Amino acid sequence: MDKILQAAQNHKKPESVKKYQYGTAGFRMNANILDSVMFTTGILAALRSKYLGGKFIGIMITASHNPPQDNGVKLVDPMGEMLEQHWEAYATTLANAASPEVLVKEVRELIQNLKIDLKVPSNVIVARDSRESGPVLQQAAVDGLVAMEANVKQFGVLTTPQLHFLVRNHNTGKPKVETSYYEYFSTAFKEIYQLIDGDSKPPIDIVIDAANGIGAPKVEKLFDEYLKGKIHSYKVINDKYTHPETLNSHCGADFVKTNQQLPQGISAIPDKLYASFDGDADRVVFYFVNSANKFQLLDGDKISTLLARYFIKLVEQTGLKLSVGVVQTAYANGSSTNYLTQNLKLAVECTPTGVKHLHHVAQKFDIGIYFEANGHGTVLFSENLIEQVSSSSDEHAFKKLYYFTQLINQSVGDAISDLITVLLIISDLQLTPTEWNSAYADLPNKLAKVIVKDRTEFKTTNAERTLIEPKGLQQKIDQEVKKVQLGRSFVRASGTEDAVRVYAEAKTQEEVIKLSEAVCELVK
Ligand code: NG1
Ligand code: ZN
Repeated sequence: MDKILQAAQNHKKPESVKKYQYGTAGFRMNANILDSVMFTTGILAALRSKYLGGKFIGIMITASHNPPQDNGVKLVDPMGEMLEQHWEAYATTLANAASPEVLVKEVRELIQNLKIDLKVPSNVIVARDSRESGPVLQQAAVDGLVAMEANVKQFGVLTTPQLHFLVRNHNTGKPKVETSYYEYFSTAFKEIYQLIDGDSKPPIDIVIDAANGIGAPKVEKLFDEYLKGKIHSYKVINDKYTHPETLNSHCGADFVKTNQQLPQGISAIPDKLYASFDGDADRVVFYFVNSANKFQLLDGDKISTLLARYFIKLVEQTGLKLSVGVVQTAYANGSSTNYLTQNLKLAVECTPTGVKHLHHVAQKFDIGIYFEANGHGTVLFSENLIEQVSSSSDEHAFKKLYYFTQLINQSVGDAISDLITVLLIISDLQLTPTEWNSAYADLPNKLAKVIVKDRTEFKTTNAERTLIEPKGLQQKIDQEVKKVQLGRSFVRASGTEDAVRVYAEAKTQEEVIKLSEAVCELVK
């Protein structure tokens, strides 16, 4: 404990901060006030590892799609999943310790309450995205780990999903170096590529906007060194990850989705496919311009419906009895839900925002497809499925399904893995972007943000679709919804920003604006 006390003198909580909160994306805020949080999160990671008998825990330093001056940190559990929920509260407690002495007291209490055996070694791996504040903040986390005498492995800059992947590999006896990521996914890619009928296979051609983030060098490495000759033509734009001041600025998945427009640096050729990653490459959205030069977004809902349609067909070809389900949040476009339930006759579940909720529900199915509309998601395959398709059957459908269980990152949504999955699927289905998009037409929608005095007053139920507090507000929203055709609207407090989000959807653009404005007025 002396070591913690001593090291903590250099990482004191700033008095200006009222309260730190470990939210859906860990701690995330302006990098200037994150030093002490990094230190305490390092301590917690070591404790978590000891608690789990020395399993490897991950620390990822990133603020994803946030502006360059922000940063953040989150912990990754042994199988590459998000930190277990109870421990989020412990992370918050340690981060808010007012002094080094209080911190030591809190650490002691945690050790006692959780019966942590300090003699168990702790193993932690650390990585960061390309932000300027990354190295200094990483050192603060390492100081916390060193004070706990943890074994630390620093991976430098990685995408968030790469760190998740490596944590899982460290705990499952798989290769433990960054290149194992490229080897693993490129092997699966090449196997499926070979299984797709050679004569009719359209060439793979993609432009990737990497948000000037860490996804740029990583996807280039995969394509240049591991998938040479398989991706026929590709280009990475907004690839200036060594200029962190440009990160997410007028580019990236969040910019494209929020503004429904092309990122900077693209003058689009009609019906050619483009993709955008976010700053840490755990989200991807696709888009194109149609023959009338109109921007068309292929967001997380379009990705999950494409995958659903594809996997249903593949399962049919195998003749196996496997359950397929899709998990969405309330932000999924109503048309996508209709398409899934009515056209594809699929089970669709709705969960609160945050991938950990979706991930959990997706585990119920043999093929559980989950995506947030913003492009964060993946597909989970059950042990039952893997067992059935890994038999030595020579049939293409079996083999394809088997290799898709490897091509799609099983620990977390991964822009690179999702990108190459989609590229193979549209190649196999021989779909142009226009054809992919034509499965259903999105209902016009609007996502607005309202700054309120206290967002914690907004409490929801029914997977965040119904407000229970402030009292009476939901009834007023319902009345506004009734005034427009195909109306839908819900209000919830953001988990990552100090604001309330208002989502609205309706049959026409005019009606959606009317509905959104009316609900925003009610919330203010
Ligand atoms: P909040 O701020 O709680 O709405 C946002 C995204 C989530 C998720 C998290 C984590 C929307 C509407 N919300 O959450 O989907 O990605 O950030 O990054 O896109
Ligand atoms: Zn991200």
